[in-house]
Amino acid sequence: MTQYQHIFTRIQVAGPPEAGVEIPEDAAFERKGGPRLSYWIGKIGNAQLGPIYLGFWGVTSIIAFAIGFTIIGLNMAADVNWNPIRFVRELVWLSLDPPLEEHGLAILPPLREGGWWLIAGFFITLSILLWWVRMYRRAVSLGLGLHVCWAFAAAIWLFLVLGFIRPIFMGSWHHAVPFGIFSHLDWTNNFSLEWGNIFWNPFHALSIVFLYGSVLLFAMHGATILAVARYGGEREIEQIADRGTASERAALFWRWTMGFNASMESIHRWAWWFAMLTTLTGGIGILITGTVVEDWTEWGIKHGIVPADFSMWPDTPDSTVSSWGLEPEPAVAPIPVEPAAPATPAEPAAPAEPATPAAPAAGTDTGTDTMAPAGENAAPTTTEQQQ
Ligand code: 07D
Ligand code: 07D
Repeated sequence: MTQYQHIFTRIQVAGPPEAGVEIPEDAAFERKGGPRLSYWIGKIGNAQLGPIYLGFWGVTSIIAFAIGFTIIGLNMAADVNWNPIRFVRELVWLSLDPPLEEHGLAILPPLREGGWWLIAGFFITLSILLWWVRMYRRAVSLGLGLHVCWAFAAAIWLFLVLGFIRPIFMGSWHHAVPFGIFSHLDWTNNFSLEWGNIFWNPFHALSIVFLYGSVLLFAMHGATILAVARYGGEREIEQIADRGTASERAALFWRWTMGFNASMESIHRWAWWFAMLTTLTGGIGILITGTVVEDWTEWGIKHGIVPADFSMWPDTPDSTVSSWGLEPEPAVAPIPVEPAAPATPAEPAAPAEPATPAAPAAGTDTGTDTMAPAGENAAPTTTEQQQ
């Protein structure tokens, strides 16, 4: 009989479906759906689909998500006059924006001036928190450690900072993120511009270190285990205690190539901590922006990170100027830096062709103000430059 040997065995596990551990008879909801075996699902994971555990926390989370999601969708549909074709065509530009600045932290501002955003945000946040409880409880009832739900909590920290904690410190929901595919990118860009270039925020830099580090670790670990799978290397847990040839070879490979190797156990702690720290440090960086630090460029100058005199830097390639032998674009009037820099005599400013009329200068308060109000936001509007 064919057997599951290791991840290079092309056969699929198609034994009797596994029911899993018993759950109490009086559980409010039973496990539902399946089990059934799917050949195609078996290509990317376990061929067995279901049953899924429906429990109070999971079901309420899904209901809350559905309510929040529907509110967002209906607002977007109203913005395109309930026209289904426009809805689909303009979906990525549609947005449900947070309350106008003047509504502060009002619990229920006028619905189409941010009220719907608050209601939708309440349900989406509730849904995420309920899902966290589900993860916690499923882990406990299966006798697992709580690593997954703590990692999820780290992501929820950043989510709460972005949409709940920081806006409270700032005194207005206006500072929160809009619900929309492109509008939330616009918000991210504007956030950096408004607070003087987030690159100079050391917590943003740390977050990037951990994000890139997570990618690197994931690639190294995934690749290493695949590479030693022929020796049974994917049986990682057993090999923490009993290394065996796969583990030894993997360790030797890294020791030879970089002088150090993680252990079969520690590599997972490395990965977990890097992932956790991406959003933990990120959340700190966002929370202190606008509350403790007003302008990251000024902060950088004060702390000797950013040169006070930008002219010490060579000109960086400008994407508006072609380096492929084509006629360069007409020069764009430089964006004034506070305090307004005098035009360099050597480079008289070309006939001042104003930047995009709507584009505000870097370092000025752009906030989410560039976000068109509901109903008029069906097209990308801003083309702003990072200083
Ligand atoms: C692959 C797991 C699957 C998850 C997916 C996301 C929704 C939202 C709802 C339209 C890796 C499902 C998406 C349910 C639909 C409505 C109302 C995870 C995987 C497929 N972003 N962001 C995206 C969210 C923030 C930024 C994509 C969420 C911050 C940039 C997707 C949040 C900032 C870019 C998305 C959030 C920021 C994106 C792909 C919450 C700073 C992109 C996400 C809850 C961190 C990329 C068009 C992905 C893109 C992208 C969702 C927050 C920046 C729509 C749910 C405010 C620069 N973000 N994002 O694959 O293509 O994640 O955007 O905080 O370039 Mg974002
Ligand atoms: C968003 C955690 C919340 C998500 C949750 C998931 C659902 C989906 C799904 C039903 C992602 C909920 C899920 C609801 C349900 C289904 C299918 C995690 C989230 C709870 N940046 N930047 C980061 C880089 C610039 C800016 C982090 C790089 C510019 C802002 C990261 C560059 C400007 C913020 C990062 C770069 C700018 C960030 C995000 C390069 C814009 C943040 C980490 C190379 C012009 C966020 C401190 C993360 C942050 C953030 C990377 C550039 C703005 C490391 C590589 C200069 C405003 N940036 N960035 O894991 O934490 O997010 O900053 O240029 O808020 Mg940045």
